[in-house]
Amino acid sequence: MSTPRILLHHYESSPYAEKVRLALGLKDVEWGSVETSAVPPRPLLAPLTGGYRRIPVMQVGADIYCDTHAILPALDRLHPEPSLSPGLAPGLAEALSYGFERDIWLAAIGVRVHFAGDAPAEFLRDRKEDYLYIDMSHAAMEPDFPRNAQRVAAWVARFGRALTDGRPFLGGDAPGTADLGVFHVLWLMRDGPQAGQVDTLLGLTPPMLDWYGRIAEIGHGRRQAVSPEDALAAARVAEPTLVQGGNGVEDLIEARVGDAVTVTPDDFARVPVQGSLVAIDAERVVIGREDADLGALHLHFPRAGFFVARD
Ligand SMILES: N[C@@H](CCC(=O)N[C@@H](CS)C(=O)NCC(=O)O)C(=O)O
Repeated sequence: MSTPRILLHHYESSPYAEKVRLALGLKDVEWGSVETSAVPPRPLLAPLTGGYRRIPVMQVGADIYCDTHAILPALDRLHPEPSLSPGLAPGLAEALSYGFERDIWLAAIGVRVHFAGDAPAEFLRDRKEDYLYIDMSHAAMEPDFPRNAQRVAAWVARFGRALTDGRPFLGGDAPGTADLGVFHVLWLMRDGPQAGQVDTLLGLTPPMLDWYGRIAEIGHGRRQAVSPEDALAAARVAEPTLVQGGNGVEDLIEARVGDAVTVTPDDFARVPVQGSLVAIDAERVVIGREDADLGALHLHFPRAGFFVARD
């Protein structure tokens, strides 16, 4: 069987990966599922990402998309129909899910941990040292539970209000980026036997639960298992695609195409990725890396949530 063009590097329990799996389901595209471990090291993914350590990562040949806010817009460009932004303008849906995820992520983890208890010790250690920079054990998070619960409940109430006019999805008649961005955070808290307790705590209304069911039903589309070795082989034989636009001077950092730059997440897992600038505009940045084994790679990042600096 041939390797699908779109590959997703992910692990099952990752909520951000669930957001992308659902987007792939919505697009009904054929995609390759490259399973990686929930805790690094990820030796067969690292050569593609240049140090970026978060999950998920989407690969299309030698083009590597880091962060769901680079992945979803790229999917929309590759497979425009159905659009991921029905009802809401693309920028608005992106902005909503970005702001929501940023504000709620730690609080949502706190709510999950309150009900579901501790993850394995190795997972807790890794997340504290190299991802969240806080201790997400039950004991450490519990004092903040009342604060976390209120924050999450306030967001949930807003989305519940949006659905009271009977619309099936947040943007109207069809699902999109905003729905997926909200869904995966609820999935983080609800996935497991604690779902009922979470629903009660947050006051999830019947329209919200129906909405949740509709998103879950989208499913993951046409998924096929692909080995990490085959994913590396796909990068090795491919050339990065030409990037349209974004080759002017970026005023904020005075960087020009070809300059050595680093791109660093500004929230969690702040590992700088080095490369040479391929394209940049106000919303995205693409850097090129040369890997001794894989050849030329392009890494695509969103601007929001990342800091770009000239070396
Ligand atoms: N803003 C990022 C967040 C991604 C993220 O935080 N992913 C989590 C998994 S759901 C992660 O990378 N955790 C640490 C890890 O898996 O190494 C995105 O939209 O992709």
